[in-house]
Amino acid sequence: MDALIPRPPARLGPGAVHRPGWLPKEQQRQLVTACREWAAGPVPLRHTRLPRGGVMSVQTVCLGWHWQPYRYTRTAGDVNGSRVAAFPEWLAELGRRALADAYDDPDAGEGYDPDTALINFYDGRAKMGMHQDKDEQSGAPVVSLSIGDTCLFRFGNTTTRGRPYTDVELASGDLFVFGGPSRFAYHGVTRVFEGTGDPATGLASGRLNITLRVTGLTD
Ligand code: MD3
Ligand code: FE
Repeated sequence: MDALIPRPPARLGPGAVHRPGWLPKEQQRQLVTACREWAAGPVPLRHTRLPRGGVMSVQTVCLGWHWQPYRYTRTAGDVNGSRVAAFPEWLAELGRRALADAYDDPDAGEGYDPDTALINFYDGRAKMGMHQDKDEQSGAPVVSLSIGDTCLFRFGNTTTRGRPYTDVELASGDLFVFGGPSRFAYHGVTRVFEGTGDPATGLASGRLNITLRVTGLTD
């Protein structure tokens, strides 16, 4: 759905750029198809287990490196022991284009070589609490792509989980890049607006978020 109310590109903090509607519908559809295949295995999409016995409401599958709280490994010891699917070069190229467009600098993506992707699926009840992503040994930007239902994303600060923060809606096709000091800002997803996605993406319900990252790890 095209926005009735325009959503202009916005800078939410140093290095944090939101580009509404960046990914064309056809590429959203292709990404949904790819995510469906990754969700099937070798490591299936599942609710990540937390160290204290809980599970996340979000369902996740990883590429390149497997993330579990709070480290990256090549194999998914907490799921089925399999090695995760490879991180495809076309996805790294999409990440470089994302950086160039987000920062309005054709060279901003040069040398960006993400080696892991976390694919998160949210049903209407899923949320993600405020957290920092600091299991990566690299300060390289995180590229985030959203598909499907709109969510309310909370972008915070680098020192506390609480205020000040900014709430922003992330809709299908939106790009968000978190680089520079914003790379280590607290952030979370407070709610998903069920039924707001366009089924033409191939996603009948729910929300997908794909983040591209540089782990800074070597085998
Ligand atoms: C800001 N995912 O997987 S994407 C996560 O929508 C995560 O699934 C959310 O937070 C989601 O860790 C938010 C936006 C995002 C991702 C990574 C960040 C924002 C970030 C890393 C640093 C700062
Ligand atoms: Fe995060």
